[in-house]
Amino acid sequence: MSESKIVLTTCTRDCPDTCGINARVVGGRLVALNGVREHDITRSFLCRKAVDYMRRVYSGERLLKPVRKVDGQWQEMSWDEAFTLVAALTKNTIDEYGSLAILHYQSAGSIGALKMLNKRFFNLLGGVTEAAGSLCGGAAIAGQTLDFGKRESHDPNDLLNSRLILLWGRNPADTNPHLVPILKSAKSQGAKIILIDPLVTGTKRFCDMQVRPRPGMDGYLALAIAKAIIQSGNADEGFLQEHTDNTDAFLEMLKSQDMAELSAMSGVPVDEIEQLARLYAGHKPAAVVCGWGLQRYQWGAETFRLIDALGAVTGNFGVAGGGVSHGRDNDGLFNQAVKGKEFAQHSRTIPKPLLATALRETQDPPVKMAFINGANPLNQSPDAPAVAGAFKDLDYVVVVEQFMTDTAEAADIVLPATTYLEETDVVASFWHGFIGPVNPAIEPVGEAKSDFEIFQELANRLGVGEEMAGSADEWLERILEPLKGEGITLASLREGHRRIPNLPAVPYEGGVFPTESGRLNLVTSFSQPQLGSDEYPLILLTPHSRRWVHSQILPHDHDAPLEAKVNPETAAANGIEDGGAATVVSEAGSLAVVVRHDEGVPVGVVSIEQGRWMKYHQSVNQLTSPIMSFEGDNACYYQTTVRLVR
Ligand SMILES: Nc1nc2c(c(=O)[nH]1)N[C@H]1C(S)=C(S)[C@@H](COP(=O)(O)OP(=O)(O)OC[C@H]3O[C@@H](n4cnc5c(=O)[nH]c(N)nc54)[C@H](O)[C@@H]3O)O[C@H]1N2
Ligand SMILES: Nc1nc2c(c(=O)[nH]1)N[C@H]1C(S)=C(S)[C@@H](COP(=O)(O)OP(=O)(O)OC[C@H]3O[C@@H](n4cnc5c(=O)[nH]c(N)nc54)[C@H](O)[C@@H]3O)O[C@H]1N2
Ligand SMILES: [Mo]
Repeated sequence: MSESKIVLTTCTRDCPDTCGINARVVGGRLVALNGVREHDITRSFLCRKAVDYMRRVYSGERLLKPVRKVDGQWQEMSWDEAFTLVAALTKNTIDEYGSLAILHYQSAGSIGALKMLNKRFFNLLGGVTEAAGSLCGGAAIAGQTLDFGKRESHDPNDLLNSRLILLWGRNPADTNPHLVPILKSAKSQGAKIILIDPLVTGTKRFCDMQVRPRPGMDGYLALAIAKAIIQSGNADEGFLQEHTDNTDAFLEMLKSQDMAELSAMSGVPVDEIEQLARLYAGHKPAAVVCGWGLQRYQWGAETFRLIDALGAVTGNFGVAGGGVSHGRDNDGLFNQAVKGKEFAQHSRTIPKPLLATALRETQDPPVKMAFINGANPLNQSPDAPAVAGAFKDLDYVVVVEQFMTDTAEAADIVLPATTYLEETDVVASFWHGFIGPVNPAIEPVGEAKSDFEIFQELANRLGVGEEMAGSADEWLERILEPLKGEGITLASLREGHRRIPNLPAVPYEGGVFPTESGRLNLVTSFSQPQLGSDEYPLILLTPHSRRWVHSQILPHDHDAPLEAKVNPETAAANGIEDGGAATVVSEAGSLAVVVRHDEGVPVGVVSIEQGRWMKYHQSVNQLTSPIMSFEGDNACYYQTTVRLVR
């Protein structure tokens, strides 16, 4: 009989849940992934895409060997050849143009802590151009940092203390499945759950009520709710006076707004606004849990600030069951010193949301070579075709990947990467307070190597190996240093998942914020135009799919056609039947789709799941506009407007 074992590990994919996993391995091969029972968030349950991950690990499409492009054809090479070649190209680029001519683009393919060391490698080269800003939650983080000094969130299980929960622009049924049982428990204890989302999603099923603002117009809704609470005399005056700055200016702003106008701008009727205000102010403690969807607009940070203000108006900060929670800084828990900033003589950043323009316009030196790992910017960036165009002008592109993605396809050299089931690491969640071990369950598939091994060997070849030397465990010990005082060590993590003991379940205790004054910094102005124009009258929403993470879709899963969901009224206005073919046209490009009539999509909105591949002509980012938020350098995907053509 083949040897059978169970390896304790943790999912490192870009998802809030960061689940504890028992990987069952028989004869060196994965046979099942199960949720860890003792993990207070995972509680035995894994989502479909986590269970299905084995399909990805053993897919026939996995990249198994280093390859290089010769006359447009992929040719395999040995690792020794690959390291020699990449090192030589790197050295040539630095010698000719300086290290800033190299772009490093890293995203969240794996959110493991060891991935910080990749940055060390580029600092050791003298400092490179780093793709910065955010395709994800940059606007939310910027807004909440302005208000609170530091963005902190309540522990997920603290929702069990809430009498009312507002889920604002978040779709946990699809994107944060372990929030669902917590919400259900809160509900069974009598808490009311209200969803604020223009689209009807799977999350609606367990909510008591849904409010559907016009996309991007939540700021007006938040203003209207605040105004109604104050008008009805239900505000927590004491909290506002003692714990907020700009209080008078904020109240003046509310006074100057007309309720009928706020209702018209937000698309929510006045009676619904008043009902929301009564419910939110009348059930204390009340929690707001915001997602990412509502901040993918230029004014995303301001929208968050207006929602934070609602928490202040009702005195819901620093109390169990309250708060305006979005997420937490997982990376910041670790020892940032390992990134080796001191080795960089230069530094420069270009914004991810405007990558194509930035690549074209950056001079002294221009970007000549790109390294990409844990990212698929030629698919996930807004206006992805423009990014693909800009990459064509680079001399060399090196991609470390598991699959031949849109980005890998555009590379000169592709190096095969391991999955987390083949790696050693540790990982912290950007939602809950647990840290987990990442233990290799199986040997690397094919000749795949981890980013750590790859950058370590490249460092050797480039004469900076000493500063990258050491085993993964040695580096992890250093990475975990700031948590030693809390009793979290590598050895303790190898035995199980640990919640960080001193991480408060309720932040901002006593209503004290880590701002200069100790008070919450209220926002004092907001004004946004409606989206849409005569040429492009419809708003394009591109939410995340339940079935996969971003573009991590297997090639054969593209067989079904790309669907665009639209309200029957919108479809009829454009003469398109249910199941009919159509083209979605935006300023950036066009895309062939099959139209599905769906009452859950508001009139004037087109909804297409993000993630499919450009090489199959199915990527929504062939349509999205490269717009960056006013605060937080975030991509504003949902601000794209389109028209539908039969
Ligand atoms: N299965 C799966 N899970 C994932 C991911 C994935 O790709 N697949 N990605 C992970 C990552 S990186 C992230 S950032 C999160 C994202 O997690 P979520 O924020 O939950 O997901 P989104 O799809 O970005 O948007 C959530 C909701 O916002 C709504 N929305 C859009 N515009 C507005 C608006 O103007 N106002 C309001 N109130 N709502 C609006 C959308 O209709 C959508 O239902 O999910 C994580 N989890
Ligand atoms: N239209 C539209 N576009 C969006 C969004 C949207 O709502 N609408 N959401 C945005 C959001 S929230 C985010 S976070 C971004 C995500 O953008 P990306 O992070 O670029 O998304 P992924 O497609 O997951 O690409 C990650 C890649 O890393 C690879 N990978 C996984 N693990 C490793 C590893 O350990 N090492 C290496 N080298 N590679 C690895 C995977 O195979 C995958 O191809 O996308 C954004 N794009
Ligand atoms: Mo994200």
